[in-house]
Amino acid sequence: MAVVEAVEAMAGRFRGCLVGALMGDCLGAPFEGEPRASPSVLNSYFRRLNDPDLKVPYKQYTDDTAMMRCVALSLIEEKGYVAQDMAKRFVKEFYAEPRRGYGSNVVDVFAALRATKFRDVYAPAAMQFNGRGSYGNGGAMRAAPIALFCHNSTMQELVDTAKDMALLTHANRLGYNGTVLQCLAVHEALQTPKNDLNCVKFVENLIEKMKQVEKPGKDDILDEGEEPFVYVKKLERVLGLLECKDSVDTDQVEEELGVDISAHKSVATAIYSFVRASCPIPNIETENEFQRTLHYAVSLGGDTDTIASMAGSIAGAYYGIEKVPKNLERHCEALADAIEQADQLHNLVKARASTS
Ligand code: F2R
Ligand code: MG
Ligand code: MG
Repeated sequence: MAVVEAVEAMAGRFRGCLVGALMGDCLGAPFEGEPRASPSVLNSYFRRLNDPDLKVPYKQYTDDTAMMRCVALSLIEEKGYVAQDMAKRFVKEFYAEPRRGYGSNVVDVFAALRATKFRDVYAPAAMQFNGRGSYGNGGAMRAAPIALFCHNSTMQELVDTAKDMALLTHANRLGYNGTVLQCLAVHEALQTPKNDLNCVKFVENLIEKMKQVEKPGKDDILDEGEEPFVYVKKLERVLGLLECKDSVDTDQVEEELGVDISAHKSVATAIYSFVRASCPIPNIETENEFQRTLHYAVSLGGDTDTIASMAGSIAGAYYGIEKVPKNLERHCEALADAIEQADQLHNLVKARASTS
């Protein structure tokens, strides 16, 4: 019974997670690939959006949310991970709305899946980049619903599900291990009691888990000279940056963690955005930690929609929907869908908890 009650209490954090992901994508998208926005531009951007009288069109979501919605809906309808169903949803979604800003190579996977009638749903991704697979952050950017669905699962189930979901499009070790790390970060945020965030401990816990995940297995293909513990090393850099506190500037984050569309140069950056923004940051006006996470992630430049979306899902899972500014969320396309999907995932997890 205690397990059911504990899950019951998580409803606001499930909502926070999917709404946070959506907001990072919608609010970060206008800056993706643009020169890094100045502190004054970003402060006035967030100030303006927070004005309750502001009436402007929705900020549209991009591929990040389009694919995350497929992951969530597939888990909900199938009550678990079913590779064929998820792959079909990705393809249907892409051909219905191809102009959501997809990665330039992942679209070949969708075409091949369709052309081969989904015979082997993992084959097209495995053939990307001459058989090396994609290391883009497209697996990680859509991973949050897996962490919610696996809230009460074993770590192995969570890791295996995240990896299999990533493999539908991202067969490179860096691509699927980045997905696993993003999933573990959301899961860790959900498990961390509110008002009890110890940033160093949060990152150290992820390091311990990634040491297991990145230990090369028999199926892992490493290029000659490739470093096997890429994410462990990135997370150790996050710890180093945390020690330097406010002396860390955006150039240093870009240099040490990266801000681009590859998973190994964006997932740790999103995690750093979450932990760094738990305390005030020079030049960022807001006192709301959730908003500060999105603002800081966008301020780093580069792949702003995706880094803000991943950071937003971690922050939302920790702070919960109560911390999400209502004036900001209302600017995001399909907000009601994110809330509904979060509730449906929460109901699924609750139902499983009551029968186990
Ligand atoms: N595509 C974009 N942004 C650019 C255009 C947006 C513009 N505003 C618009 O509206 O059109 N963003 C989205 O893409 C990222 C996720 O990409 P995903 O799903 O991982 O795609 P893909 O194609 O698999 O990988 C992306 C690129 O990474 C490089 N790459 C990956 N693996 C590689 C490998 N093994 N060797 C060499 N290069 C590799 C390639 O350049 C891929 O094209 C998110 O940012 C999302 O928001
Ligand atoms: Mg995008
Ligand atoms: Mg992006």
